[in-house]
Amino acid sequence: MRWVYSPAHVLHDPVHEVQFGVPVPAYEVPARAEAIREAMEADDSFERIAPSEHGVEPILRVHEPRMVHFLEEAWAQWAEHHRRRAAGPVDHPDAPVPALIPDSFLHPAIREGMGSSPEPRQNPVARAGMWGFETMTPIGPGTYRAARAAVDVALTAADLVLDGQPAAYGLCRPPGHHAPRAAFGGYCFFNNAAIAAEHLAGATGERVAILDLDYHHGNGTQQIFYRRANVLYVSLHGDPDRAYPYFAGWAEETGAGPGIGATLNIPLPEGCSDRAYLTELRRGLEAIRSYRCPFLVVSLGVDTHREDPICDFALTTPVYEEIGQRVRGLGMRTVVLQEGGYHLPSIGPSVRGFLRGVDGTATPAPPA
Ligand code: OKP
Ligand code: ZN
Repeated sequence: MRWVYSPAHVLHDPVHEVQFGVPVPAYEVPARAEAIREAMEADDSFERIAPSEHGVEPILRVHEPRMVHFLEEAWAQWAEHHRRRAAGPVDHPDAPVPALIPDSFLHPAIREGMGSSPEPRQNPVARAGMWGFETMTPIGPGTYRAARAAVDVALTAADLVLDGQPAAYGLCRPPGHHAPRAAFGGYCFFNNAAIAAEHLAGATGERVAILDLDYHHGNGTQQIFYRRANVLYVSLHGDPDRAYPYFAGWAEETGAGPGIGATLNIPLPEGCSDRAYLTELRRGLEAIRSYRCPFLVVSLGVDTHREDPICDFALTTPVYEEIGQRVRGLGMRTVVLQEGGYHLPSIGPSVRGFLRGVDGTATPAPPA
């Protein structure tokens, strides 16, 4: 299988994220993608490809242009804002510029019954609070370039499949599935999977299915396609009653308007085992089969692993191969894109196992 990687992901290198008001070491770090790269490069059945530049247009087909524009200029505006404040009595003028993390958000209740507020333009903290939805997704000096590169990785993987490869993998970082049309958050800036799905649909006129296997519900992807009949969204994830992103992912959410029936959520309990997961996966794959379309985009998060530090499922490394084989059983043209996975020692083998399953090169089971 061919797979796509860009070294530009290292430009997004957050030090801290803010959880429950407290800075903690960032989880979504460059070492994640490097661990996966190393596992892939140790396996001869994979061939690494560099991404090609696709420009900003495919992003603008999915995301609010004002948000894209904000992300593009956020760092420069924040650095300037910070320098001006630091020139005061508090700080040294050339104190290092910390990452931009909003502290105040445009909660819908603030403007209830009053119409919308103008977009803030002067203060980068206000802008970040308008376009961001939480405090765990810092913007640093290279964040925009890394996020753009992740989209190029996704689109290049999609192009491989459009050009006739049965499957391809894009090692996207930062991830994307939490970003709705008009916001960033959940470690995500641009929704790589949604942009790739739109690219496949736009290039062929065919319908596309998305299978989201990350531990977290892909609220962004669901939102982008919620009213659309030509993109099916299927997700297995930690039940939002206990798990981030808390405000989407219930089984009762099945789409709206023309998209009714084109969203399927499968929320799962704490401690979910290999066996329970495979049983529930069957329902997801059935829905994709019934949808009858040629293309599949997989949002592959391996934070379902039992060792993952921020999640609570109990999957073991070998099951990812089995999951990949079952996805292969759909017989669809498949673009696999990286989402989460935070336990550095297991993410490489888990991702590689899944891809070997999809590719039909899985290690044969030991003789009984
Ligand atoms: C991104 B991806 C809440 C912890 C949640 C954010 C998780 C983002 C996951 N206290 N932190 O879906 O793996
Ligand atoms: Zn996740």
